Amino acid sequence: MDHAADAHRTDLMTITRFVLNEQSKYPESRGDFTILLNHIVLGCKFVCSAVNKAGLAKLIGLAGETNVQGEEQKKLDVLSNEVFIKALVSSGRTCILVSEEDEEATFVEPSKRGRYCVVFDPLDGSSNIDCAVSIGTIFGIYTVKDYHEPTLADVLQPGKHMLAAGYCMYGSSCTLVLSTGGGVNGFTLDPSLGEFILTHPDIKIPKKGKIYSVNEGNAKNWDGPTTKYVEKCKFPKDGSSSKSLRYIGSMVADVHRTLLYGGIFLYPADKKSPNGKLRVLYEVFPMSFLMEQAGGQAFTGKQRALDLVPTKIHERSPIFLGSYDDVEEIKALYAAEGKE
Ligand code: AFP
Repeated sequence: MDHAADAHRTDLMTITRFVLNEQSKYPESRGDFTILLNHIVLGCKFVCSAVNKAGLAKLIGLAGETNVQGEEQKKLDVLSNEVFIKALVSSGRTCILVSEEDEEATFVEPSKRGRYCVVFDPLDGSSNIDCAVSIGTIFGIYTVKDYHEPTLADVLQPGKHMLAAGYCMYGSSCTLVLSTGGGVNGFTLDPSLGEFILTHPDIKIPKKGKIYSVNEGNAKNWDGPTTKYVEKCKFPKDGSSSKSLRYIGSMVADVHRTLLYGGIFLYPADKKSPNGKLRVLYEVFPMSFLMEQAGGQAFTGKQRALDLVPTKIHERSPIFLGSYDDVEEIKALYAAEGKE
């Protein structure tokens, strides 16, 4: 064993160290946010380990199977939800939790309350689990006005009021991307240390990209601007090269690639789903927050995504997000349609 090399590894920038450094910039801070984030990180590690075993489900009894002790095992999305709810409640720093898995918001019991609200999708893209495609957890954090009397209004706020947002992608590596409002940073889980290490500091999305990402199977139901935009990606008339199409169908993976390589991710409205498919609070807002923090844009077809004021916790919205110039093009097409 190379002890010298191992010794060097202790000065790595772990996510805990990173957040503590950030915290030290605010002398009035009591460390509550750091504690909350540690609990989210714990949830991510737990889910990562469960996802890694998913392919062995039939052998070891995960996801709806019965294990060797004869106990009924939980579906991964149900398990992930329980993991995050328990982690967040036990942090003692949360008061309202909104999860994709639960119809109603969870109001934390008074003795365990803190001042944060967390909105999250514990395992987004879960229809991809059985074919081992990357999936992820998405989260956004708000502060409550008065934690003695939390109300739904505390989470039905525009995305621009979010304090922090992020996602954890369970893929070929486990990657956590986080913004607390001062840029975007990416951390990769080192399985040998059990720590997330800063591997992608200060992520900036390229100003213009070469990739578009959309479910083209819905094309016959799209509106005019989306149809025109995708046509332009494939058959540009200004002499530029066509864009490449990449679509995984797992938002975390599609957005992660868009953030790192540039381009645009679209989940537009269509005739069958006039509000699109993706949920405002725990898909559209956190990803839009990250995009803006990385220098990109996020647009709903009508307005800046982060200006949207949700009226229901599971509300949906169309979304176009990614490189600044690419989103600018789709905005121009919607503006032009408005004038017709
Ligand atoms: P699942 O969680 O049901 O797999 O849905 C994933 C998702 O919410 C999001 O992660 C994808 O971007 C989007 O749906 C894909 O939707 P389509 O299958 O309609 O393209």
